[in-house]
Amino acid sequence: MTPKPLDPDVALWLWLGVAGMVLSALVLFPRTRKARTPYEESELVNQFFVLLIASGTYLAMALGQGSVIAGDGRQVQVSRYMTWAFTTPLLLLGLASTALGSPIARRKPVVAGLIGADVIMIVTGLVAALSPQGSAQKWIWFTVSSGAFLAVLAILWTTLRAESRATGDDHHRLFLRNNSALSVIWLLYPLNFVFGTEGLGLYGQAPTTAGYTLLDLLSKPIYGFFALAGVKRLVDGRAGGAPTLNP
Ligand code: RET
Repeated sequence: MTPKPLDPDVALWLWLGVAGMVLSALVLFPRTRKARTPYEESELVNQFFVLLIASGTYLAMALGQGSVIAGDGRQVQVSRYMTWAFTTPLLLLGLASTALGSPIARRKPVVAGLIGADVIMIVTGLVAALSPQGSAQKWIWFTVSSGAFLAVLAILWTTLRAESRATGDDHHRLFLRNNSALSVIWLLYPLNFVFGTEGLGLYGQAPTTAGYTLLDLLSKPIYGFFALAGVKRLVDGRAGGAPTLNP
């Protein structure tokens, strides 16, 4: 991965991303050692790995690595899509275990379908990003990726919402809260794609990078700490009822 020179504004946003991800991973790590139930532990470890993976790929991007120059001369951050291919399944697994309880035993095919649709969304989104500016191919792949995204939202809002009700009132309430936050944040990603350099090009590379960095900080550390606060309250409320972990 030969480093490519970065515009100073782009580099600044990428270094802000590195700082946000690394600091939040450092804050979260000690908490993973204090989990009280298997469910709390799986949510903490899941979220920690989301931050760790994002720290690595933001570092690569800030060092000028992990991008390719598309045929039309645009610099496309391929490593951003590679991070998403790992972090979005982890975020969805966290939400699925709030719906189904942990370990996820019931509805394994539904969870597999959820993750499968998500990976298709990211891979076809990358193909759209790499397709030439203004080409029909770009918008065909964008439509395919958006279709996969709709499948993800449909599974979350129908099957998993119903399952969360069956798991228990506390899981149902937490699922609705976390799912609403996640869905709203995720809907903003395709907007940055459409208006930024990967889509219509209404704004340049620095604002596009700023948009994705802010969204990544929202969807990983900020959503993560928000979701984990709910998990902590749920486990506090169940004290004595659920299986516990040995130190
Ligand atoms: C793309 C462009 C093509 C159409 C759609 C997209 C959706 C991307 C999403 C990304 C979410 C990323 C997150 C990362 C956190 O680690 C690929 C931008 C629908 C929803 C949450």
